[in-house]
Amino acid sequence: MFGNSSNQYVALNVASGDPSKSKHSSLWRRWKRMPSFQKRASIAILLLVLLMAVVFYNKSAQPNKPSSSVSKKSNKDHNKPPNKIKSNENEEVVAQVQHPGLVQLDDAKKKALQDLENRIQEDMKKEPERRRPPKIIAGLRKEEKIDEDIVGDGDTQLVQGVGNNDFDDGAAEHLVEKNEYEEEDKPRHIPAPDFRFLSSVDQTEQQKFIVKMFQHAWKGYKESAWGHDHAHPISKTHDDWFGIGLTLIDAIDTMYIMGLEEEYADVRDFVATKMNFNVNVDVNLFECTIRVLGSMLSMYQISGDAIYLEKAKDIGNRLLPALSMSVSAVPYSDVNLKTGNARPPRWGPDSTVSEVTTIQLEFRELSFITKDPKYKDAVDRVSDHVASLSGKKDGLVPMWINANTGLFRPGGTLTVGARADSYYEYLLKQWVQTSQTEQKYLHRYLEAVGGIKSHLVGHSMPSGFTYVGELLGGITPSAKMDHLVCFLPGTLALGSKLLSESHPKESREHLELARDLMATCFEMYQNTPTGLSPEITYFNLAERAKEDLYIKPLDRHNLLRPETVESLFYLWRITKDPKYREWGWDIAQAFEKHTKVASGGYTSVKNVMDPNNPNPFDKMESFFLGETLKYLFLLFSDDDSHISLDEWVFNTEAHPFPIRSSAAVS
Ligand code: DMJ
Repeated sequence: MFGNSSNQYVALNVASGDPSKSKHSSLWRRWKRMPSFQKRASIAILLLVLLMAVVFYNKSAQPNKPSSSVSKKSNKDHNKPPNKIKSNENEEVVAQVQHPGLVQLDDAKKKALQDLENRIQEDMKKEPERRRPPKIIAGLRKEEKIDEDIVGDGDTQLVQGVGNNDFDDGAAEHLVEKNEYEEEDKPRHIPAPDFRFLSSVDQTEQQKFIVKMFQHAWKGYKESAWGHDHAHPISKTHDDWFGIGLTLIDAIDTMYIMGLEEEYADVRDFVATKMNFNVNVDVNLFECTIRVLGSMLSMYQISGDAIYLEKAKDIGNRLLPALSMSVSAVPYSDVNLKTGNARPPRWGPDSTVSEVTTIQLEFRELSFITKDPKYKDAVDRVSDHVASLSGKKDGLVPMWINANTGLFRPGGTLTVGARADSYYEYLLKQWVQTSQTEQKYLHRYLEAVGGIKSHLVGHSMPSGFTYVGELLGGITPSAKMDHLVCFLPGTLALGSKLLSESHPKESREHLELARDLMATCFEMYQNTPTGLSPEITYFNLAERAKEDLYIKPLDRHNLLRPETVESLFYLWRITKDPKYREWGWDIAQAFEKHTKVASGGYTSVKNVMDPNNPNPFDKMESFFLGETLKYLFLLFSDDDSHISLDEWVFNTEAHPFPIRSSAAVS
């Protein structure tokens, strides 16, 4: 269907198998489309010519008949429409017309004939336009999109790979791929229509409140940082970490899910016309994967808009050298988006374990969409390698790993907080992503949860809050819990739901731990005068302790993180206990009260212990829009089919991916 008109004609001839037949059938179609007055005029003129020829033939001998070659050529050159006269007769007549000396037509008749020829020619020229149906792909004409790709150069945002030798998808290949994917790889999990641009009447009052929060946050971003990575909403400035519009990218699916059509239209336009990944910047593989690749993949699935597939492929290919350039199975932490140069962190030789093990859902989804196994193979190799390493303790992984040796750094701290957290999350979610078919991930997950329970879970004094601490250096217990650990109740609850039949004991125990930890995470908010959690909380274990929780001065900041509301969302969906919504509401109110910037945006704060002066950082992280507000919105939804946990799995940045029926890339 796609292509210019000449391609279509070629296709027609090939299909008929007989070029002459197809030529005549094409002429017949043209004749059929000719207005009736033209048909009548043509027939009249031809009859007249015939009559005159007969008369002329009878009156004077005809010495030279035109050769058939001449007559054929004439017929072809003039694209005469077919008529009822048999082809050889037609040729003869046409030949006579082309030899004015043979037929003594008067000037008026000759002019009439010539006019008819001209009109037919004009019609023939217009015909391709009439035939070509405009093909619309999610608001963009396909022709327009291809043109943009062709005219751009390697440094513009409209072109992926064109003129850039650092990546292996050259321009021609790129265009071919685009057609294939658009025709064959339609998103498979486009959900029920209510997913798309929900009208506000479908939303609960609490959801409407969260939507207003999002719009206020968006205003702050738009006015201070449009197209940049992060807004500084108080000073109305911005910063660039990757320099690609990170907040905007992270927020797209949230606004889509919230039904914010106006905001979405601007953002979609930015993605199509301005977003540029061809930047000479070293980015963190993990952060760029979960936020940027994750958002593009998710948007492709939930909107069906092919522009996001193009962008996902572009950023995926630019990140891939972090894996392919490594001398071991462990990826480098950083990669340059323009040159593809990959390297370890500037401050040390080791990569973070959570970072190299939290890119899997994204690259696997990229393989599922493109049907190219290279992305999945690359990240599966990392997972299997980490699984094969010694140095773990009952499924718990040390926090550092070296990309050059492929080994854990000996003596690494065992934690479910910073530098290891999402390793555990992705063990479960990889199993979920492929419909629980890859049992190795379940085994690793079950072993790890066993390790967490045996070595990291503790209970505070005097009230007995359950916390997940750390083993410093792999040995020394510490009753320290990062806010980051608060993703764990949600992951445990999700696992519990899926294990209820196959592993009922674990399912029950995991849900119990999830509930206990959830209460602790909420307490981390309730424990402060602002109602906001600090970044890190410690737990008292002493017999005579008066308070269960305490906070060190350097840990008093709050970065608008999502983990607690993320887990509240899972706990609500899975248990339906209304207290989880109440807790989420309290947290939303605390954000509203202490982090809102009047002119637009929300800000991280330095001191959750001072309600009168929480001391703003003047920075709004992209995950506040990408995750925190999305999970709050979903927490207050009455419709569990709205991103059903049976159909979708959220990546660690809250971008939903479809649950695939199997692990096969085909
Ligand atoms: C997010 O980028 C992700 O949730 C990640 O897994 C952990 N850190 C931030 C939010 O706190």
